[in-house]
Amino acid sequence: MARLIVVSNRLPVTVTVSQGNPTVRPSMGGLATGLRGHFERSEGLWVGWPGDLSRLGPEAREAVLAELTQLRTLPVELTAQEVRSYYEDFSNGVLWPLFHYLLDRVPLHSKGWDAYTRVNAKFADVVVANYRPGDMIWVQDYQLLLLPELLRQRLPNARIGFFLHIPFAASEVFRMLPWREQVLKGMLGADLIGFHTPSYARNFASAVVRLLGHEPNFDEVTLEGRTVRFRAYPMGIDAAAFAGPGEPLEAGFHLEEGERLVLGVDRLDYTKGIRRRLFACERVLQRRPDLRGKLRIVQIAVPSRETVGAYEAFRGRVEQTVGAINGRWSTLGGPAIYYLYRSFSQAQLISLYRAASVMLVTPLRDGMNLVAKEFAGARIDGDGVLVLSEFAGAAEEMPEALQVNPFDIDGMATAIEQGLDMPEVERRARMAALHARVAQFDVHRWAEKFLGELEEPDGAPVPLAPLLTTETALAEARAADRVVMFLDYDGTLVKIAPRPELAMPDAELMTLLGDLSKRSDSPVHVVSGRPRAELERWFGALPIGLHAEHGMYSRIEGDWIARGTVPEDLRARVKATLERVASCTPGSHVEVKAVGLAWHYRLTEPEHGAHQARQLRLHLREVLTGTPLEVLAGDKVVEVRLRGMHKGLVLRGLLRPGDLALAIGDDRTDEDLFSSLPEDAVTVRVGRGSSLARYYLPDVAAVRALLRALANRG
Ligand code: ADQ
Repeated sequence: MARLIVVSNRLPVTVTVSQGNPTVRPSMGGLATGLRGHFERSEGLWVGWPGDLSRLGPEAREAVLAELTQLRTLPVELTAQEVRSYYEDFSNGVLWPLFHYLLDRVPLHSKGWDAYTRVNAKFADVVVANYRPGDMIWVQDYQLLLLPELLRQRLPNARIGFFLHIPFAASEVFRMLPWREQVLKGMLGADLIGFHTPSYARNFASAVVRLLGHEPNFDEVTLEGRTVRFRAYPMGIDAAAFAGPGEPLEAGFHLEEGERLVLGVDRLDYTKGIRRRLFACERVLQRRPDLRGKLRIVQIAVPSRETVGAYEAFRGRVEQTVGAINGRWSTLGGPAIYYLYRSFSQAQLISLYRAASVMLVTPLRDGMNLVAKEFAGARIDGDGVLVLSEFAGAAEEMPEALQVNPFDIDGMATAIEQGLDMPEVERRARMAALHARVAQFDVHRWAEKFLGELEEPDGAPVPLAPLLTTETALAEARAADRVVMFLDYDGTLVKIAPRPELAMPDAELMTLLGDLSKRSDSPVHVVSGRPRAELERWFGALPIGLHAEHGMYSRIEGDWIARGTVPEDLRARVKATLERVASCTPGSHVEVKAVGLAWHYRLTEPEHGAHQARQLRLHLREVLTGTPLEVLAGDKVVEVRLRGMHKGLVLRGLLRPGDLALAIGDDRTDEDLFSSLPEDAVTVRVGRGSSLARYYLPDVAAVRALLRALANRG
């Protein structure tokens, strides 16, 4: 079993100081419970912020650090300023409201990004310093979105997982974030990215294609030769604990005969929908005189993020709402709403959950919401009604709850009434299903599933080729009689342009090819998917080999030769198909070559373009079966060419014993060339990525620099 390194904003410990003596206690959250098994068995490490230790004297501090080491927790200490900027301003001030779709809470001037990047780097330092090859790293949540990529840069072979506990917003909303690309790239440093629900995973995929242009394939995306998987792992609770014994509630708490408990339990957070929920309860009192005096409405709110301004103000508004409603509906017999601003132990919560007739979990937006699951998990008696917001991640797994729109106060009031009026048979039928599911998919299963899939990826990772240095290339060249060069054009000799006609050869390239072609020991061949006419127009005057339309045509000396012909009627039909797709995909166009046809979609709205390309490929593959044409997926292009044509065909007769072949290319069509060359050829992919090539070069500039060195070699 691989050792597990968990990284979360907070360490799962609480440091308290009484009379100058510090104590460190493990704090039991759902995450720590779920991970405990793997953490203990693998003798894992946990990296995170231990809270503020600055007020400890030197001795107390030593004692705390020693205890943390004992618990195998590694503290990332943060200054007060860092906590303010990274945690309060950016994580909770900007990311939290945006990811929860509460756009009016995103500040006018977003603060804290710089600190956010710095603190993520600080976490990376601690992880890297303690990492051992073979470890699995699991990064948690929105405070550390940049960490996977920071780790990937320094630990290229590490297994890195990431889990987001909050929603991943629809890309329409996510892309409002000024640092959206950095955030996506940060997450994509992981091998496996987990979300609570399939819809968050879909939102993520959509952001990746729209903002970064990488097209995901089902639930994974390949970048720079690495495959990143993103999937839903709905988090569960410690079901066994919630099915266990509760604890007597405070003295004096008991429900009168005929009195029913309507319960809400939340962190005091503006995402939880507390005020709208209270208004819905008031609406019930208004509409149902028969229920007045018979409901015990209890709202428990755990203090949370009290140092963040928005939370302080929000608390004020909640308390004002409670006061206003109580002013109208309380009697001398008791308040309409019992509002308790404090934390309860797990055992007390269990007793409360069991006493409730109706549980109200109505967040405006929630990644998952574990309170809903805890309620169902606690109901071993099989009774109780859950009213659940359809905007909580938990809703996707809890269809038997009474689902409500938390923005619709009347609708919520109706659901509360329905819950109170529901016949026992129906209550039990619904709860049986809810309870069974919560018991089965618990937090242990969640952690095991994620870690299992992180530990054993579906396929072995493809090792990446090393960089081709000028020294290596020159040494190989000097050892050979001649260097025969096979150079792709787009993406290799010139940068990819928005439209093919914009990628013209420039003066530097012409001089470079001219200089190379003057050497009798360096024959040059340009091997491209471009049509003959273009290559002829650009390079016709140079004494170099030209190969057009992926090997369909070659001009080595003198005239062009063709390697096949294509039935015109079939070609006309394909052309009509491509033109039809182009007409309904703004920004795309059809390129007509002598034989081949290509539909380019680089300038389309990325998601629509990728979707159309997928549809088109499927359609063409089907209709072209058994014909002399085949379909080829390129970089933002779908091509149709003569079946069996490929760049490797151009090689015949061009290499002599003692020659060194040098082939450079950037896309899938160049792989045919690489695979057709002798084993000792120097094959080079432009850009990192999985390839048959022995080496890589980062970009067009590096290719040109290499060719320049070869042209000048002595
Ligand atoms: P939270 O926003 O904190 O978590 P939630 O999932 O409901 O929301 O978890 C709250 C936890 O706090 C529960 O375990 C609950 O028992 C406890 N709690 C709530 N009120 C309490 C009280 N009065 N006293 C004591 N304990 C109380 C974030 C995301 C969620 C996601 C979780 C886990 O916002 O959407 O479900 O992480 O991924």
